[in-house]
Amino acid sequence: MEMTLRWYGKAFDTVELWKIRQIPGVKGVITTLYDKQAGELWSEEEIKSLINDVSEQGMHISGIESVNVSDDIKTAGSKRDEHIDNYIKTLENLGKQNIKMVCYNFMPVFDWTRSELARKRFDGSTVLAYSQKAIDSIDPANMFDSIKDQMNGTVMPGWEPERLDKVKELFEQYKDIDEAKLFDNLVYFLKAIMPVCDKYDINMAIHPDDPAWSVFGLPRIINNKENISKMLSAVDNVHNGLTFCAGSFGTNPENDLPDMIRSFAGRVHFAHVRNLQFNTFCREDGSAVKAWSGVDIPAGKPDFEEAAHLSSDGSFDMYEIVRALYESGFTGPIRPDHGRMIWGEEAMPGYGLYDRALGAAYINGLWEAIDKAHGGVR
Ligand code: DNO
Repeated sequence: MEMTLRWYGKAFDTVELWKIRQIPGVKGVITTLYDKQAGELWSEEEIKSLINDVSEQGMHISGIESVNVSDDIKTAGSKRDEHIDNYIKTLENLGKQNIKMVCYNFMPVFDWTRSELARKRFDGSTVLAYSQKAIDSIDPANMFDSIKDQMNGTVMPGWEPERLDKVKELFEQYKDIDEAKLFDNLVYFLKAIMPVCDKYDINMAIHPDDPAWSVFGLPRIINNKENISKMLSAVDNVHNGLTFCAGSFGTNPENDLPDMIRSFAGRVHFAHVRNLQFNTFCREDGSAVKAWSGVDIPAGKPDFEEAAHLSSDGSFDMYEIVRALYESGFTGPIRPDHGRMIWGEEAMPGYGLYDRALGAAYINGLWEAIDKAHGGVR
């Protein structure tokens, strides 16, 4: 694996690259052209200038998160083929610059969903949190307004104001799209881009739905082992792979994360490793579940909050997640995911420097210990 950090680019990130470079073991970043609209072409010049910004600080680009997929592609709208064409050319331009991992998602309307961006934890840190009760009481058209004051003046991925201004139209665009149609549109997209991925050896890594269930009645297709297997076999090409985002799949405690990692060995091209704490969870019929990690979760509408990366701070067994990645032969970029806001830092919620740096150090420690236990081969 290669330890990396996400960085939104000079003009948007609150964290400077020289600081990221001082995190032990981090030489690569996962980045993007943050102001590109989904469907737009990324020119070679723009990509080269991004590479320059990163290499000026003695670092390199380990992958892109994200080249966003447009709603016309997701809904088979009138601009689908034009946007796919731009996507293919963008991949070609990235491939020419030796960028070989691209993360994207296929979530309708909203990227990730949270009800709070700054819930206070027992230690005074603040974190992103999700309460089903709160979500059920929000009109999706007001979703952005309900959390924008907690964004610390930043633009959060998937929550760009110009996009969220159009929520009503977007819902309209998805009104006939059920899971089967969304899945077909994903397969159509993947089939179209595989040839350019083969040519440049680009690994596509779809990001799971976050949370891993339907929100506001919108379809969800990348949320559990069965659906992922279906998607990987529908386009059975090694370049059609997965971002294993522990925090997204893990929102459903029945998703056995280590088992999923092992089952998809060879197709996991990127890993987001983080922990979260369940406060309550139940199935749709109200019944309680036992988490894969063995912790008991009181039954109730889903309510979780993000935790420090350390296992004992949340509900996941982080050692087992990292061990599964190691033992399944994972070699791609890995990154700590959302961090808590600590030590008075003011940054994009989830994407400050301090707690993500702690996360990277912790994951590196787990990896080294696991590697040594296996004879120190990697
Ligand atoms: C949020 C992220 C997502 C992710 C996209 C990938 O923090 O996990 O925004 O980057 O879904 O396309």
